[in-house]
Amino acid sequence: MKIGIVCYPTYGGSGVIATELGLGLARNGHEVHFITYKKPARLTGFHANVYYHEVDTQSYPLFEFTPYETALASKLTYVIKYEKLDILHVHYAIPHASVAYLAKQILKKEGINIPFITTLHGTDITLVGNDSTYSPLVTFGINESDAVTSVSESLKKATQISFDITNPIEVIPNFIDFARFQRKNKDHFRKFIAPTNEKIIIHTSNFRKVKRVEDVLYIFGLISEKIPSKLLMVGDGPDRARCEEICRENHLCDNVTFLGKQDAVEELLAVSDLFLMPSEQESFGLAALEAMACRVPVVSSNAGGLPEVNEQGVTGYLCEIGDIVNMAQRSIEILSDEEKLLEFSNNAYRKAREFDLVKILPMYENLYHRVLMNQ
Ligand code: GMT
Repeated sequence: MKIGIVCYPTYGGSGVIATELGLGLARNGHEVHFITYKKPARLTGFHANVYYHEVDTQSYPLFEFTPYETALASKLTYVIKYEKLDILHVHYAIPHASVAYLAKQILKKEGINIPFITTLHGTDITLVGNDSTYSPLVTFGINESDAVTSVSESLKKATQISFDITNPIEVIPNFIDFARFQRKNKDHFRKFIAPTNEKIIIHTSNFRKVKRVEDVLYIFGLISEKIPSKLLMVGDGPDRARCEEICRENHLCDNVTFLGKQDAVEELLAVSDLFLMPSEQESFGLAALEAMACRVPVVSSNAGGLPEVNEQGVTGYLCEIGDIVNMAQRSIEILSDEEKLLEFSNNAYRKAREFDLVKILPMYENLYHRVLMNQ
């Protein structure tokens, strides 16, 4: 098949999933065309069957806002027409679903039929999408899609509650590439981070409000009173400066390292003992899954789809959003007992296996075939 993929090319989970999906499809022999405004963060190196088309957003003094949607719709019409795409898969409803609809209508006038699939990732529904600023177009885009997928049961329900949805929504969860995410022997690396064998706790995110990154530091403060430990803060975003301030105020700086955006996050996960994810909202929690694939147990909030990934008392613990004390207690429980740590670590890996790319990718291929058959 010739498949077009549209996504946000940043470090966010939706862009990661879209890129990894495209690369997986290309390895399976499909021709994949990424159409994005910047090269996706995970699209590095050369890959057979993979093509990249940059959306050129022309500015003009009259435009207070660059018309990204118009540029994307135009680019899509060219790529679909000249590369003879069979199907288009857009990730993140805003604005990609309605832009795909627009491109489809333009091409229809030329006798070209392009079905499109929309994958809902979370913030497009739970945070921004249901605001009246966007909701009419989000509803329209979802209902006009030839198929709609959501990354968790929780997100599917949230979508059905928040919008007037007439289209069926199929759940296809986030996935993990075990060729990349696995525990590797990196003792030298571990020694550098934790020279006197401290426990290594890790958090990765885009440091947005929804991630409650400040909680990570308060939780760590409580853990480190009981257990010699180091905290790795991976990623960057609006709340990073406040987090660094909290470290200074609470005298945590010697044990907390802010690493900024990292490409090889798997290498850091591979030496970690515990992953913290206190998010306010999380439709799935891809970062937690990445940790689990590297045998790292997770202490998280119970928001959104997290209970579908992190199993209470098995792969880690789920606590109420904002319950810093409980999250710290649960972390100490795991980290202070080597047997328990090993058991949770093995369970985390086993659970992550359920989301192996090898199992999930055929679900998308199957969906593409079904959509094409119905045309
Ligand atoms: O979590 C983020 O801030 C990034 C966001 C995105 O839209 O790119 O991630 C969302 O999609 C991921 C991939 O499907 C999910 O694993 C994340 O849980 C989801 N984030 C939220 O719901 C906050």
